[in-house]
Amino acid sequence: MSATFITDEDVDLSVNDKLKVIMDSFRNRYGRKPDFVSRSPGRVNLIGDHIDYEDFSVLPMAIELGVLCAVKCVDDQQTAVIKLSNSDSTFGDRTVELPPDGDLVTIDPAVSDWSNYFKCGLLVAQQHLKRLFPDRFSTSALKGMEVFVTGDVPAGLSSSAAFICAVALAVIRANLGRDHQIPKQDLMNITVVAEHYVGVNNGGMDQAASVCGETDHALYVQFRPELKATAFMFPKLDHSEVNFIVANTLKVSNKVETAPTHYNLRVLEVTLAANVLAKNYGVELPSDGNMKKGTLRSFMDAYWQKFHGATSPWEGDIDSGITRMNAMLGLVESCFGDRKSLGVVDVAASLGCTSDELKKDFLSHFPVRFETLRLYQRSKHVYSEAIRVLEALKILTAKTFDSDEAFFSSFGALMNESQQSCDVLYECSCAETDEICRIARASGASGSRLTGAGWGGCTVHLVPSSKVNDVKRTH
Ligand code: NG1
Ligand code: MG
Repeated sequence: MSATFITDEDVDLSVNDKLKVIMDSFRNRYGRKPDFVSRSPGRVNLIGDHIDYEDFSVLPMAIELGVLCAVKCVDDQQTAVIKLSNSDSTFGDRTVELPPDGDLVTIDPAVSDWSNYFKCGLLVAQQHLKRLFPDRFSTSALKGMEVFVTGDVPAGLSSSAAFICAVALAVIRANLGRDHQIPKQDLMNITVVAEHYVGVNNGGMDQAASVCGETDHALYVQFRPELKATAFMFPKLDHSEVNFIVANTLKVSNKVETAPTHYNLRVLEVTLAANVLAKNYGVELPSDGNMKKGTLRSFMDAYWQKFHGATSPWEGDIDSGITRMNAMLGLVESCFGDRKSLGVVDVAASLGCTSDELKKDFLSHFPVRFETLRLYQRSKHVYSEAIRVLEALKILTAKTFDSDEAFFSSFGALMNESQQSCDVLYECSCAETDEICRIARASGASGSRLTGAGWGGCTVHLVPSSKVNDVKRTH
């Protein structure tokens, strides 16, 4: 499962129900046939939540559910526009006017509308086209399009990333034609930042999984030294398949609306933690032109270089990564251990700046609202979760296991520890998630956890084949 095109030349429409439905819907809406359909899948994250934006590797998996965009390119209009329709009637028809003369599409993050997500995909595709063909796209508008969107990704399995990736793919195809194939690496590179334009300071896990996911594989996504996605097949066990069951809490957490007190606040807390650690241990954080001004990963690398002289990244040597992360947990303990909850004044004092400077440097880029900052808990979660991802990768790539049980109990334990950390340290679980995990474990799941941002959304459970029915029944 990954971002792809489907056209009626490629597949037998009569055997693909979803495709047939969207082709018919398109025809009903626009009175003609689309030129092509783009598709990108949702994802479930197996382990490694809230660490992608700190540049630590994660282990998601693309799912079969996805978003489809049927598209007709339109040249015959005075002003280029894009018409949008959605199979879900709560998302009404929209018309997006394309700026003339090759100006960039603008997005107002204060507006909460589904067309804003479309514009995110549109904008990153336009930036890509301008970089690739400056002569052609710096002065002329993008092609007009008629678009019909449909999807079956539930909230929490990254419908937004699936939509944005399908849109970016469609816009590039509409403007460059079918002979130009954008490499997956490029599509991943441009889509990972797309949601920043709606005001969410997110990492790139979801888009990477949507673009590069492969059937029956987990995807190991690294953000340093550069963005890279590697697919790993699940191990072949003696008696059981490796099953992941996804269960929806049905508790909806609106990412954009809750961002100031949830997602963006967590990003802020870990950013501040990285800066306080750097100040405390006399380490210079590299300035990479990133508004985030330092991550726990960049602190770790800078610290290691200063005190251990290691310049090479540890990627590829998992154990040395784990050693470094464990050392970071020790530093977190000594730096924040007795200061668990801080105010702006405390953090400013730790950074040696005024509260106003702190506000200007860190609080003004993305909307945030808070009473206290919990740098200890948040940074402890990030480093320990980053270790769990590497431990999970070790298990996934082990050639043999003493028994099936050895696989399930070790991978499952990491998932359970991750849930515990998300709940207690990162405070991104919720009562519904805790309850589903408790029931699933009692019915035979080896590991149960929230998946994605949390505060509701979906849960994921590792289950041996012999227990699949029991776990499904209790849901
Ligand atoms: P959700 O809200 O589940 O799509 C978000 C971020 C990810 C990652 C996870 C937490 C977006 C699009 N995705 O996922 O980058 O940070 O939370 O691990 O915001
Ligand atoms: Mg999302």
